Amino acid sequence: QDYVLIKMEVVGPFPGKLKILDGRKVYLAAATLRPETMYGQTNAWVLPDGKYGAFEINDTDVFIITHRAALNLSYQKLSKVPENPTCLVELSGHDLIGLPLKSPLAFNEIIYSLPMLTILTDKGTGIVTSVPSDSPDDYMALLDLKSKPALRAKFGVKDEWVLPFEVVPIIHIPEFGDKAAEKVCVDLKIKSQNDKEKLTEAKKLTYLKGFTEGSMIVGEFKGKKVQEAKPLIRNALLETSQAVMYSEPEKKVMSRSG
Ligand code: ZZB
Repeated sequence: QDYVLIKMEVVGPFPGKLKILDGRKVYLAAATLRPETMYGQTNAWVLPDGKYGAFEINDTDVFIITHRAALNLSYQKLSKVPENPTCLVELSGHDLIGLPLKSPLAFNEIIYSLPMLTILTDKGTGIVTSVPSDSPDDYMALLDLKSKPALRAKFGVKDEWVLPFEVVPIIHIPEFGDKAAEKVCVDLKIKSQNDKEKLTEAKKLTYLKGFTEGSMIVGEFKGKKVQEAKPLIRNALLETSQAVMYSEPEKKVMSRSG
């Protein structure tokens, strides 16, 4: 699987355990298959109990990602020392909640990193960027935080990191309108971010229709089909060093016959 890693820049001054990164360019690096949706970012997601590290990617950049992703990147020419990730500080998801971020193409100038409970640590970088207009998982996780003050309190999430952020319409899909994820979640009567089976179905639907029938209603490629805009936006992000490519090695699957 080829992901685009979006460099979400952490805005200083750095708090707590991140202080020792002072003076460096520090990014949460989010793995995405949908670079054309970056206009609609409202936050980043981290797994509260997830283990992350701050890794030296080259002489200037530091990526906050899982150790597993750092190791994979080190075999893809994305580590200061070839094939040997160097970790400046070990971090947990809790250390990352509430970081202010500047993310490529996002209409929101500053967004915050927030807790999501369904992030997989064996996929991508363990950091996910949130686009609630076009991702059902993101829509439900943001709705959960907005509608449940107790959930915000549990993770120390401040109201101002969540409540001001609305769904940003960026892609039109004839059947689903301009906020496809919200429409599909309502239609399938999805209750929360933990409604896994329905969310898998919602994600399939939104992916498929978005790619085959969606068109951009914002940005440099406004009016173009998603299929055409996707590689153009991806290449623009790569050329301006706002993103890098990341290939996920195939997962080993045990066959029944051994
Ligand atoms: C932004 C985005 C916008 C995404 C969208 C999706 C959609 P897949 O197909 O299963 O590989 N993601 C990345 N890493 C993780 C992780 N560790 N745990 C949970 N989710 C993760 O899914 C790839 C997508 O899953 C990525 O693309 C990322 O969310 C998320 F409008 O980035 B995406 C209909 C989906 N729409």
